[in-house]
Amino acid sequence: MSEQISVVKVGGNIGARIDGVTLSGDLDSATITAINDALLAHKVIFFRGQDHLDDEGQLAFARSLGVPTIAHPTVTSRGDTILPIDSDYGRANSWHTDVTFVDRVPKASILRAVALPEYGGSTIWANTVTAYEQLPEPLKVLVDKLWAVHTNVYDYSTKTVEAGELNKNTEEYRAEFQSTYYETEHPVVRVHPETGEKALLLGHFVKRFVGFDSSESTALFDLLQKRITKLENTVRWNWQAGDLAIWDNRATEHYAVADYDDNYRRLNRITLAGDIPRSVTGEQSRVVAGDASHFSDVVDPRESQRAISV
Ligand SMILES: O=C(O)CCC(=O)C(=O)O
Ligand SMILES: [Fe+2]
Repeated sequence: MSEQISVVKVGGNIGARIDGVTLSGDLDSATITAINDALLAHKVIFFRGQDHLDDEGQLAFARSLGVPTIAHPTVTSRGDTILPIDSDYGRANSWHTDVTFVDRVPKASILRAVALPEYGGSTIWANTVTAYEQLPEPLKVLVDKLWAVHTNVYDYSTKTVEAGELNKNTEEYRAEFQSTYYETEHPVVRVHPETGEKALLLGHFVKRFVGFDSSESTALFDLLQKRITKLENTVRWNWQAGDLAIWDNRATEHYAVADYDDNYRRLNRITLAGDIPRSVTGEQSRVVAGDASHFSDVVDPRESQRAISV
């Protein structure tokens, strides 16, 4: 390895920039391990100056870090493996963790800048591990036993947040997003499969909590989301051409700030397969509706090998 990799923290609770790496599919295993370790430690990592990467290069790099899923469980018309995050179709300006409406929640997402607006369009990530750790003890006791119902189809009129990964003006995209109904019950506290840390698993796909009605669910959801998204618990990234970000989707939520008017913005996302979350007592998430086996393998890092989808 000729390059010297260095990890520079960009926030107290979350986020680091990795310097000294030219990303490709040919990185040696020591570099891949260093990148994965930095991801686990800092939850979101940023690379600058990766202008050489195209979709193929991004995919080759992604394959060395994990097992790519197909683009999305339902949004499959705009790429096999790469999901375009395109401002003409949607603006993810609400707090979420990616694809939590299925049982096999992705391990990570890898996002590469393709076209950036002249101003605005940053992305914010929040650390769901520190959010859990900083809860008062009685709230930890509650959430340790709490389960949430996540779905890709919800009643927007009752949501206090915008539609997020959907563009409410783009009915076509919304129809595709909702073309198959998914519903999964996840523990609100999941044990991270690689670090053993406890992380909150919430975000805008939550419909309600198991055993709570919708107004009680809203009150509890707002209380917990406010903890997660406290500004000190976040990092904001102002994108430049050549940037690439990777987040640990098992330990973060994120929000794309829609403050760039009618400017065009596009980033390309590759999603890495993850495992099925487990609660603090080891119970796995439960599918209520929808089969996501076409979307993603179940990749359990404890087994270190790709497992057969269940
Ligand atoms: O547009 C962004 O910056 C992030 C969009 C998003 O939510 C994602 O790529 O998963
Ligand atoms: Fe997202």
